[in-house]
Amino acid sequence: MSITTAEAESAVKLNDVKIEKEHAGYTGSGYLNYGGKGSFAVIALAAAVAGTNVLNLRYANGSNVARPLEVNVGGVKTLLQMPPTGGWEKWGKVSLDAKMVAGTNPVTITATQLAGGPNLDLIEVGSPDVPAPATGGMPSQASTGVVAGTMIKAAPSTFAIKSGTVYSGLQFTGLKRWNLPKGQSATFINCKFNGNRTMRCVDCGSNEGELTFINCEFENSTAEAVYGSHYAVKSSYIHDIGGDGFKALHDVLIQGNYATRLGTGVGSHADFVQISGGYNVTIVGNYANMPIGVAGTSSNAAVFIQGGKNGERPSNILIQGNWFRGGNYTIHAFDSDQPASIRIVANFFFTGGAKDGTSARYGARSIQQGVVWTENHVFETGKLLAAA
Ligand SMILES: [Ca+2]
Repeated sequence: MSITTAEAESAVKLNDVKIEKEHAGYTGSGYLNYGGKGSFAVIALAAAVAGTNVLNLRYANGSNVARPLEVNVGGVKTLLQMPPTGGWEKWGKVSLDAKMVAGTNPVTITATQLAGGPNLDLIEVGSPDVPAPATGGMPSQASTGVVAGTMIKAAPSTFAIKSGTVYSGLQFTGLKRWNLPKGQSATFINCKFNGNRTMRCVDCGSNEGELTFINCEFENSTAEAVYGSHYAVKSSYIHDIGGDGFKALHDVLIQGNYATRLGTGVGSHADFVQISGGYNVTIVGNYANMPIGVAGTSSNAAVFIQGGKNGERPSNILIQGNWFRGGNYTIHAFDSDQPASIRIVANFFFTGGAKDGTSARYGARSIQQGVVWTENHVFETGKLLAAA
């Protein structure tokens, strides 16, 4: 959020409004003292970006009743009550969301009652910081998965994972169960994982080492693409998956991937990432393309976070800089162990028919109080999606 301020007394036009400095505590060179009903000021406000900005009006109302102001931004009028502040030298703030153009916006602020308005000191404009797309922009089928031209050969039937090895150009078929002890690691680059309709592509449910997958392709499972702990999947293409894209138990990084056609199994209810009591999970820069109603698929949420079967509480989860299309609620986040343990920051949600303007069936999010939700936007319009 970047904040710019405009002193009310710098108004470009005043009608039955006086500039005063009688009551202390104002900023700049004074404040506006409104006359009667219909008195108004036109103030030029600067917005850093187009779309929904937050306006904070600093004012004093020393009377014992509300003195409403109508704020007209680009023809959209909002009535603010401006309740008493406890004295003419006591200043308070009220806020509204306003759709603005980038640059200068003349805003007309009018007193709507005979007693007049409050004294108006200052207006802050809070503009969302539209996040820069992750490196390389929005992931797509073309920009993820096995790099074009890579020679791929079938992994030998005797394949056994060895610590300290980087594997590349291999095709794996059927469920792979890989669990390394702590301190060991293996990396797969430009490899294909075809689940062969036999459960998961990769199961590392008791892994304590580090498994890394870069520029891989996961497909054709009946359950998740990857399930488990201590794994990282980057720049990979995930598609035609029977259930969820990923189940993240703990210590998982999911970065820069493109996922589509999740939940191809009958009766599935697919999430791009599901976390049930998991922790230390980072989900950044992915594109989960999972609209509701695509034949042969069943989407539920891009990210679904809940408590574990034995009461485990999810914690330390970051969801940042992703692009999300679809779902019932695109993000469902509950049962965190403490406030701010789940952070949902600067993601883009595609437009569609939900009441908040997103492509989900019901809306962008259903989240527990205390989940950090900030700077999330509708992709096409830049509309800021409020926390609730
Ligand atoms: Ca002022």
